[in-house]
Amino acid sequence: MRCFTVLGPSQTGKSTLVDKLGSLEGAAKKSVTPYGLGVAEFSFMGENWCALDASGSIEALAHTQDALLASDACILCVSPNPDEAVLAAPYLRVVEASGTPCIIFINKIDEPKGRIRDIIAALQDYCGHPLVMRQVPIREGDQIVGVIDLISERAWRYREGQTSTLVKIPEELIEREHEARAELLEHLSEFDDWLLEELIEDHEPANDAVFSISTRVLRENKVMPVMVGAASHNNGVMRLMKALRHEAPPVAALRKRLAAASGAKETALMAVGFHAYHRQNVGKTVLLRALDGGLKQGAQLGGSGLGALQEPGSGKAAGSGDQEPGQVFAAVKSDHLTAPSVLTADKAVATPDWTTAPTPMVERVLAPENERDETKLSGTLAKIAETDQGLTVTQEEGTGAQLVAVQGPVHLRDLIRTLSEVFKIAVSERPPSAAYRETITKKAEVHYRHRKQTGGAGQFADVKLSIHPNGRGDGFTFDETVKGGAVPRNFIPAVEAGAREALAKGPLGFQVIDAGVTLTDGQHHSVDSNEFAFRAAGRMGVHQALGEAAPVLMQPIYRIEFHIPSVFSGSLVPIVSSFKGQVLGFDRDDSARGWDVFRALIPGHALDELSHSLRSATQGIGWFSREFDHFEELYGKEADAIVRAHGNGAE
Ligand SMILES: Nc1nc2c(ncn2[C@@H]2O[C@H](COP(=O)(O)OP(=O)(O)O)[C@@H](O)[C@H]2O)c(=O)[nH]1
Ligand SMILES: [Mg+2]
Repeated sequence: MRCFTVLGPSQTGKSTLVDKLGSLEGAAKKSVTPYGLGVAEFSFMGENWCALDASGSIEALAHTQDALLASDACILCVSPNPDEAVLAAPYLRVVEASGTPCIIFINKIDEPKGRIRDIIAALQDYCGHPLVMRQVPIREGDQIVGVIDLISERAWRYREGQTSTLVKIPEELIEREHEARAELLEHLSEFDDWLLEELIEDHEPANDAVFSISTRVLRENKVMPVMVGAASHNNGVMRLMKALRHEAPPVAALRKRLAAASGAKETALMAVGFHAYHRQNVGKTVLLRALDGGLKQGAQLGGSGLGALQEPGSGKAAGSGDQEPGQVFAAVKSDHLTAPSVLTADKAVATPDWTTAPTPMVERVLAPENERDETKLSGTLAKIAETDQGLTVTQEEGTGAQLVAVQGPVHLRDLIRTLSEVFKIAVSERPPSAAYRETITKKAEVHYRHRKQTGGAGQFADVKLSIHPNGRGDGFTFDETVKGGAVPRNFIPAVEAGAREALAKGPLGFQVIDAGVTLTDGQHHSVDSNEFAFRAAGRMGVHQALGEAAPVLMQPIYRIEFHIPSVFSGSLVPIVSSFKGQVLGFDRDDSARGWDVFRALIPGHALDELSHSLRSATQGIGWFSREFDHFEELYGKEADAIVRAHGNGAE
């Protein structure tokens, strides 16, 4: 079985295209997973095919990437509008990172928005591979009515809803065709010495030879051919499918790629897990692609026996005979498997680096509506995270509540729905509270006496303490300058322990950082003094001293790394300033053409809104990763409001 992914921005006609490709020879078997991955199994000219229809939501990019893990080739479906080329940038990025051979399909050319060359040029800004036009359009007025294939030099006229008819190349296009073909040959000759010589000697290479060169060049992932069509009118669909049939590499090439990325022995690789999800009453389903024949129920895969295998398109049990290499299955009751995964019989080996999910930008605290569901919720989130790489689960500082990081609002909504519908846990969500701290700004000295008479034995401890601000990042320090055993040695650690307890919650209601405590003097009593008493004295003494040492609120500042197509770079400075951030600088992104990396420091409380602002300023494409950098003082009304809301002022 051969397998390809159709990916690209939303509304470019991917699902329509998969539909039409799948029904060239009768009906496909189709299904859609809860994460929105469409799977269509069909046959074409005597071969079995599986098309993966990836979601066009940028929040589902991790799933789209994973589909490439199972794909011999991919089709990047794009709009005919040059202004929308930037929307394809994230997809070009993952395709190039993955090394998957790719054909670009400019769809909807029944509604042309510009010249094909302009679209290609606009896409080329985001693509390191040369984009090579494989067809020139035949126009009548402002309508595209057919295409000329530049390799076979044959012309086709579109017929509504049917396969095109072969026609003569229109006179007036002959020159244009020659020009475009020369350009195609020039691109190909960069990767073929024979062709290069032919061109230098002014020979016209035979079509067969050009065809096999272009096949090899696509299989070796040197160029991206560009084809055009209108999926909903069935125009260009047969051409595209034939190109895939001739030019997409066999599954053995995928196996080789994966072996190179994981360092595993090629022949040991048996399958990839490229998608997983949970369904009510069924449990976990993992979509697998066999890299070899012989995958069947009970066979050893990834260290354990395989559960039942189904056809993913129809959900029917897969036949029990020997399976063909490259076949796609849905595995149920194989809980040891996950996705993305690259599997030998014994284990899961390393998945390629490019399968790492985009950093989730939005953080939310989830709480069960019913308190009894607390443990169930944490277990379930861990389970879901196994099938959803775009999700990370941690715990909120302070409260210990479940803190999820998700790709965006749609992802969050889907997660909450899955929790409720599949796992029967109703949850509410709220933004996490930023992790505030406080520190002191001046020295203070106190004398504190802890004395209690309770029945027989009393308690007595007397301490003199001084407290002072430490340098930023120096944390808590404790010293003593006690002379003559005024506080006996063995009680000094108790004073320190008490001081630490006091710092856990300062006068404003937050943890106190960067403060130093010195025990200078004190008194003890031979009968009534003990560790407990000195600990209490340390705690109460420091508590009192903090109040006199001018405490100030500290807010967390994060180092943010934005990833955005360069065209949007100009919009970032105003965004950073609007959140009182500080721009650190920006560079070209060496790993993706047409992208910039932009660094800034941003206060923690702004990160939630920052993700909205970034998405709306970059047509949904930009993302950022965060890393805690330091704490910074915050004064005035803003600080007062935070203390009222989250600190000691809170009700
Ligand atoms: N005019 C035109 N519309 C198309 C074409 N292909 C798809 N569409 C329409 O574009 C819309 C989005 O298509 P869909 O396949 O759902 O896009 P997806 O989001 O990429 O899967 C639908 O209304 C389709 O009918 C096409 O070639 N020409
Ligand atoms: Mg779709």
